[in-house]
Amino acid sequence: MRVAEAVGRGLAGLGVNTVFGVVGSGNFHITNALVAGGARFVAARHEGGATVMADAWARTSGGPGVVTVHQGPGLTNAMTGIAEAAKSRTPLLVLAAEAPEIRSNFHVDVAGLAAAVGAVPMRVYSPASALADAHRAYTTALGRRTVVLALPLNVQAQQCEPGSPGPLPAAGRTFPLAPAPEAVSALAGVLAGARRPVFIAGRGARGRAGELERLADACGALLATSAVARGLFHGNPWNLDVSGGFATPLAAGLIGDADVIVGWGCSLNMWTMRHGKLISPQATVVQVDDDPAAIGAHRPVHLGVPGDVAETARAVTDALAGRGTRVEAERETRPVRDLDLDGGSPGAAGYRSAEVRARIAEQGRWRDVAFKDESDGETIDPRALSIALDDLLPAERTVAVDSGNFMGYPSMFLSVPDEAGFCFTQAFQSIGLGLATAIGAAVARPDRLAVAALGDGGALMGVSELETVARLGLPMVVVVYDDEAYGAEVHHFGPDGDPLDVVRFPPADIAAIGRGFGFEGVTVRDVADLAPVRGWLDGPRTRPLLIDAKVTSAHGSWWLQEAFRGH
Ligand SMILES: Cc1ncc(C[n+]2csc(CCOP(=O)(O)OP(=O)(O)O)c2C)c(N)n1
Repeated sequence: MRVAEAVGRGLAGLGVNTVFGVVGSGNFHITNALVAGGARFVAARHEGGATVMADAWARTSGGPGVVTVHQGPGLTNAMTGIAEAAKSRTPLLVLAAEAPEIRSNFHVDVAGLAAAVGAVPMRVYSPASALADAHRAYTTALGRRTVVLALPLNVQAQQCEPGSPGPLPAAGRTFPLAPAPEAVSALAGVLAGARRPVFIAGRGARGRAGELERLADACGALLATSAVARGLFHGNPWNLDVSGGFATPLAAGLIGDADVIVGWGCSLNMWTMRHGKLISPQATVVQVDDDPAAIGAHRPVHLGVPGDVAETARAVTDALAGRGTRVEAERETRPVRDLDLDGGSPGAAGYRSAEVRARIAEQGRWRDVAFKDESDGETIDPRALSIALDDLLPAERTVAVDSGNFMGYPSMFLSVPDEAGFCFTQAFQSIGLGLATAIGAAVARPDRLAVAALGDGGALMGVSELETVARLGLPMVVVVYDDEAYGAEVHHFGPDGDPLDVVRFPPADIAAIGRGFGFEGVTVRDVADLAPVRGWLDGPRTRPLLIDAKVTSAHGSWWLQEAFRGH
């Protein structure tokens, strides 16, 4: 058996059941071996798309993503997706064919490319070590790393040593990091003394809503998430939704008034905390993270707790229960900054008054915030569009969002059922990833309607994957917020009076482009134009739907200034 086949079959034996990719000569055999081993292969039309699909599949399914690419240009095409995955700590294994011959047209420095974008370079060294090399790469990826496994063509083609391709050992079991008892006491002390605590849950808290909600109940905390964890607290009456640039005025006000902010698996970075503006100078800031290096990486914290989010939340809930409900008066007098481990007691409502609850119910969503509808018959206000879509589309949905001026509208106006219902591939801030994101998420969760929300710029950059949607028969809704421009640049530079021709485009009939790829296509200039969407939803959904919404663009979106401050 050749190395390529042994590695492919070995990975399938480890449990790899879905592989994305674009196949060329260098990854043909390994891909076929994965398929022979039982994996489903999903062909993309561009390696950037394939990599983003695998990334989104991993985020949505919780399993490690796998993508396979041809040597040289196959890998360079994949680089933006690899950078996005690496910055997001997505468990992703990139099977990258490599042309080792220095004069080959296909030769590139595979390890150098991987390292340059924060991925882990690994290699299949020889027939003797091939399976161990593949196993190491796979288990490294499981540890929330993006691994680029170089598969040199000359090694792939060699025969494995007789008897060597035995089954690979399963990935070993590891236990989540328990917090130190002193750290648990310290955090319990802070929460016991808190009057207005807010929890902000990040990527590391995905899947841990239950533990965090129990602790929040015990100390009266309000709940919010970073953008990538959106949906985590869906349905909770104390949910403020996303903290940061996307936050509602109510959420921003309540977070800004917090006396204790606890980031759970959340870096509390400039996006989530509006460059620190959402943190009161008087607030005590705590960070809980199973990666000690993440604690304090973006801002100083008063208390850092290295530990798994769920383990820590459980332990602190128990510690608070042990404290009982005595000494309520202490909450009134004690400065919350004192990390007095013996003081304070839980049991009070904390931030949870009837008044706050009512305000969240009335103004907790962007669609509850009054606005003047600027639709003019020719173009539709993106807020009115998003609200109408939120009403039309089934609640069981997965929303994937591209980058651009428009991105806040679908991110904040389309509700999602839980954190798996929102896929936000924006760690690298690349445009053009949204469609592939929706495809990967749709493959992972075929029970939900995938909604790809794109700007016209991002849609046309990633356009080749429209064919993938149609070919796979995914019942997807693609919504294009079409302002016939790179709106982010228009609105950022427009006020300076700079010429904008380089970022403006003539009208494009994107609905017709969609129809060319096999979609049903609808052009929308008014809410009434959305009527065919109702028909499509009620029908068999055998063809995907593309909505080309010609949107108003008189001014930039509310979060754009904040975004440019982050450049
Ligand atoms: C790959 C890549 N190229 C360029 C940019 C710079 N950029 C940021 S937003 C944007 C405009 C996107 O336009 P569109 O998708 O139409 O969304 P809009 O801003 O108009 O809402 C551009 C070009 C980027 N982020 N990523």
